Amino acid sequence: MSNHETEQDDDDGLAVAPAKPKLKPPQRYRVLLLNDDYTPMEFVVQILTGFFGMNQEQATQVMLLVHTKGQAVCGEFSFQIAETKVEQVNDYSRQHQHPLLCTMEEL
Ligand code: TYC
Repeated sequence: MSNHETEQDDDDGLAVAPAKPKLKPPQRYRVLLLNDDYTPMEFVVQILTGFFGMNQEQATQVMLLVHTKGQAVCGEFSFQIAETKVEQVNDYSRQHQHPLLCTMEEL
């Protein structure tokens, strides 16, 4: 009896190509705060602690970076999280009559 007849062979002669990885990691986005002349520094610090989970020291540093450089990064997120943060921060600022602007950009 030949080897061909005795060994198990379940592939019916079909060659199967190895699976190709199809998923790219999702695009990430930077969320930025922009400087303006009117929003109180304390309010910006409150935004950074409340919406971006920073402690008082980190929040103060980022606020001062925005104040001196014009803008700074608050964090990197997936599209949906970034979009939600931007909307929540801008809504909250408007509710408190501050012109503070939050934006996002692709990494
Ligand atoms: N420039 C503002 C002021 O002097 C403070 C400020 C900081 C405003 C950061 C916006 O994103 C901002 N009161």
